[in-house]
Amino acid sequence: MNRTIFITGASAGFGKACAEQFAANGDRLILLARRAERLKALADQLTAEFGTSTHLIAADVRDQQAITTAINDLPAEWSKIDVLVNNAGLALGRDYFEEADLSDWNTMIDTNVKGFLYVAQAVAKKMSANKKGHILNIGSIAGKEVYEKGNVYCATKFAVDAISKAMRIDLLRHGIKVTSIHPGAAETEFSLVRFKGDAETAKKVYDGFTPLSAQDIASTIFYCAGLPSHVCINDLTITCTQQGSSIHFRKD
Ligand code: NDP
Ligand code: 8X3
Repeated sequence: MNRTIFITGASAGFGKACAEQFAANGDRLILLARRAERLKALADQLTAEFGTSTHLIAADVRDQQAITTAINDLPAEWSKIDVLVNNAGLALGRDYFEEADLSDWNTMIDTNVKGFLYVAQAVAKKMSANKKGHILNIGSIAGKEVYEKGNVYCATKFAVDAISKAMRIDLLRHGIKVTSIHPGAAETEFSLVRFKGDAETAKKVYDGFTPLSAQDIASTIFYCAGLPSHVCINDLTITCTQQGSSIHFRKD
């Protein structure tokens, strides 16, 4: 379709699966994450497979200056962004409130809220100049229902939910669509990051049920981004069939 799609957190999980899905559709991609070598490998793969054009931004969303500059100074041919998948984020730790590590809290707030905002605002400025665009913010079921030991991660995703609603209202005058997607448990690198490289604990999160895959979420995002210009899905919570809330699972 030759749209310009900007994906943050494109080096793994949902972001990478979105890159693959949009590339297969003939779209061109701006891909952002910290791990430059992963972005390069993905871009090379997509170019070989689909002839995809890519623009890579190896940056940390917490770095306000780097993010603002990278987006403001996009080359002219990459400046008209049709779709933003504002996805980069993480959980760190799963601890009782009084025992949690303050640096984990800082990292989650700085990434999932502040970094998310830096990207969203810089892209929204560009889209408002074009009087069109679609921003898809990745929240979580954790941003709808708090769970034990979820405390600050949940709070950051409640913030994504609130900010998405606010963006939808404020950006209405520019014709910009805003969609928030709230996935339940999905097997990506998410739990490995949350449990700081402890692969055994990360794997146990998905014991006894079939979780969502990155591709399940990417197809949902792709569908939302392909609707006619007068149609906007505002808010969508998606779980695997065996998940009934943030804490209720039907295990095999
Ligand atoms: P992954 O860990 O597989 O991918 C996370 C992506 O975010 C990576 O590409 C990572 O890239 C990027 N990222 C993390 N921190 C930063 C940063 N500071 N700057 C730039 N990029 C960053 O996880 P998921 O794909 O599962 O998670 C994607 C989003 O979905 C997150 O916002 C997460 O909270 C949310 N989510 C996940 C669910 C799940 O169960 N998996 C469920 C609900 C929501 P790099 O490390 O290279 O920078
Ligand atoms: C990730 C899903 O339930 O682990 O946002 O918080 S959960």
